Amino acid sequence: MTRKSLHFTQMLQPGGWADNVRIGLADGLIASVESGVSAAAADERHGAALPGLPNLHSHAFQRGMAGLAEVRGPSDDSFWTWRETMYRFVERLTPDDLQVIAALAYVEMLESGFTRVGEFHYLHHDRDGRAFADPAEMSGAIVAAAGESGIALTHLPVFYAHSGFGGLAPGEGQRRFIHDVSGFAAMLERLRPLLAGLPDAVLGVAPHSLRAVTPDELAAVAGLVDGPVHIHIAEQVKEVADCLAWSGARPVEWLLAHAPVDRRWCLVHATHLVDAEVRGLAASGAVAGLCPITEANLGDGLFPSAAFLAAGGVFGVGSDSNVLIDATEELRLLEYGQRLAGRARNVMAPAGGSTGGALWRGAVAGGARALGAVEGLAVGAPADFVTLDLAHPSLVGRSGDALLDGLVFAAGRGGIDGVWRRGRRLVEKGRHVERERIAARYRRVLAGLLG
Ligand code: NGQ
Ligand code: ZN
Repeated sequence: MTRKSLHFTQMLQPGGWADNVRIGLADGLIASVESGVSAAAADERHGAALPGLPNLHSHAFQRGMAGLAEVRGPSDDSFWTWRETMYRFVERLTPDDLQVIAALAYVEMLESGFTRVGEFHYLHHDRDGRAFADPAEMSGAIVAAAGESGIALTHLPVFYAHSGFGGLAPGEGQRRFIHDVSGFAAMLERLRPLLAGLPDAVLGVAPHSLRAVTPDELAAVAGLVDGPVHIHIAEQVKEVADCLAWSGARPVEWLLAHAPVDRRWCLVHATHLVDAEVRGLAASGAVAGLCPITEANLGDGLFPSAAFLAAGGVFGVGSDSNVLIDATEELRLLEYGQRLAGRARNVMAPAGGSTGGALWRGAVAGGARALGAVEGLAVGAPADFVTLDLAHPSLVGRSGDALLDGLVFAAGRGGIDGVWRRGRRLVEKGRHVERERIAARYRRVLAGLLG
């Protein structure tokens, strides 16, 4: 067992900020926490530490097409025309390409302050749509990328079977995604030993959306694991209209009435909600998985955050399409969307409270719930944390939640000094220790894919 101890001038713990905190680590897990104590001679010393942020929703491969869908087509561009571009990109990727792209995405996540990723993974089959000899071949590339980068992984293999409500046959562009329930269950069995070799890995499932699964498939898939269940829902108004035409109910309304939605569940986007759905989702204990950068990029709309928080709802954030990977920017845009739409300020904060503090704490708690992870820097949790550059002009002279306001609204990722996973410093001065190697390999692969 390797042991070490670290000392921080301040640390954000699950119960709030504490000063002069000393943590003891055993094999990368927090074994002890003391506050109000001075450093011992052998302690590593740092300034302020925060729990790393969970990234609850990623499609890692989409990092490879970042910025390549920003040219207007012949007709009006939309989420659906973007999806055609994405499907064309997907056609080319081999398992090795996926590992290379995902590894860079995970390096960038760590550099920006994310320490765990929920990988909503649906690219399962070979380029011609045929299953690989090993059904978990593509998942293996994700697991390898997480291992190389050091990020903690909640793997969410996606069940995908249909192209629209009512069990419509899948389209040609979806051929690499498709399973029946027994084939999907067989892939999960292959995945369990693979994930057992990755520290802190969690296995969940992701029925892709109500468009892509039937009610029977949804029930069967959610029953295959004890871990998290994630689903895309109510992201686009067309999806709401199609769901109403199919069932007479709106997507979130339908899900709350027909599935055992509880704290195991994460409803990704859940953008278009009426008041009863806001209250129902909040009461269920499920996490709203908000992806502000991608939702802006795809023209989805704005989640009703103020009403959801007032109803006691729990949220987390995700980088989704990975068009830009930046933890603080996800939080900033989450708040700024609400300010622009509501012509108000400090929307995500409780009365009298700090907005940066509410955003960081909220996304840590909701992200941990959604990803089946231990929340924050508590005994028994992996030592996954971010240290701040207290000399940064936007952080200087501040402590406690004022540091989080400075970080989220002013410094951005530039205020991050180090990022640590299982007590190992993976990011120093904003750069991942393996960035050069992983980025060089990414350049070669992308030149081939795009050339
Ligand atoms: C996805 N992404 O699975 O990558 C989706 C697009 C779909 C987002 N919804 C495909 N942001 O929803 O059909
Ligand atoms: Zn998504």
